[in-house]
Amino acid sequence: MIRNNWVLEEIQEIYNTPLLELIYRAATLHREYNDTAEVQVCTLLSIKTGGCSEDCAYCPQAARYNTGVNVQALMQKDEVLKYAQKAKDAGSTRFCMGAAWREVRDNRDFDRVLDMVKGVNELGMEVCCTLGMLTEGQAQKLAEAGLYAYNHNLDTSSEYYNEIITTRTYDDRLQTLDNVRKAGVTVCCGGIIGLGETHEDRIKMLHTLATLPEHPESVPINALVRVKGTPLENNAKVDIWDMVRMIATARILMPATMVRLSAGRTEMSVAEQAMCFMAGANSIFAGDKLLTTPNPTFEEDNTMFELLGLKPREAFKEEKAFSHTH
Ligand code: SAM
Ligand code: DTB
Ligand code: SF4
Repeated sequence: MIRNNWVLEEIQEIYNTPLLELIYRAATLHREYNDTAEVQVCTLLSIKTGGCSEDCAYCPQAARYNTGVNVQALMQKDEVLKYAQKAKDAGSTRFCMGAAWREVRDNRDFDRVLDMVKGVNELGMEVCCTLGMLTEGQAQKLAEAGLYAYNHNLDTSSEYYNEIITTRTYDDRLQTLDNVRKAGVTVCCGGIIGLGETHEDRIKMLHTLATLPEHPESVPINALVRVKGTPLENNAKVDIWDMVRMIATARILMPATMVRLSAGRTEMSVAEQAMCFMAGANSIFAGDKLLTTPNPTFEEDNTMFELLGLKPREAFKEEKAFSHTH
């Protein structure tokens, strides 16, 4: 049963379950709701890099920190489509384009992004974008261009948010998520651990996600990538068991959602990633770069998939299943 009425105490109790029991419960639900042999493979591309006006404390692309990221203007459509084709050939079924923008503006750059969305959709991939805040009208235009998903993370709890970002509010984030929903685009929304937040903050973030009117179709769980020059560069490395606990709790709260083992995989062994899949993760970012930081190569991931007996999930699976039964 999919529930949107979780109360904080229930989530606390799940999160604090002894680890092996928690993994077992999550794995059991995962089997009931999903094909556990399948992992969705998404590729990220930074279509506009760096020079961002925001002050997100974790982010290498904020203009105010010296992180060595080269600022790059919005890419050309043809170039983006080449990357998308390459990702498709390597087995990705979802292509996510990220821009270091605070928000979308109604200008020629946005028109170019709409063209990119059309192009990637025509390749038969699920298209996703993460472009910052959106109005309802902009979400509608993206939907008309064929956008399948929009990524917009809550990152942490509403209480801890101000410690990490001051240039926009939690409510701004929630408003964009609502605009995306209204446009009929699927929602991809999750967070980061390792920002210096407490367990309580993590539980509260999961509570917000699991009590949205509809669960996000995908929930990325990122481990902070500590980038030199950002205020969080000296944070402690995320403990693998914290990652596993977070993934397992997300899986129990939102059994039918894609839970993505997102940033941080280069610092995890295959055995550690296997624990995350066991605990209910069923999606990854593939390709040797996330937006600006390194990620395992396609070859390394293929080897891991073979070893663990995992296979990439096909594109538009939900829709295909729906059209067979209707
Ligand atoms: N500018 C847009 C925005 O902030 O919504 C889109 C791109 S932004 C880079 C997308 C997400 O990447 C952020 O919300 C954050 O969750 C994640 N992210 C950025 N830097 C990260 C880091 N160093 N480690 C882990 N996740 C990170
Ligand atoms: C998400 O939750 N993680 C991705 C994607 N959504 C856009 C981004 C991770 C970025 C890690 C830092 C970087 O490579 O710049
Ligand atoms: Fe800009 Fe997004 Fe990075 Fe924040 S997370 S600094 S909004 S690119």
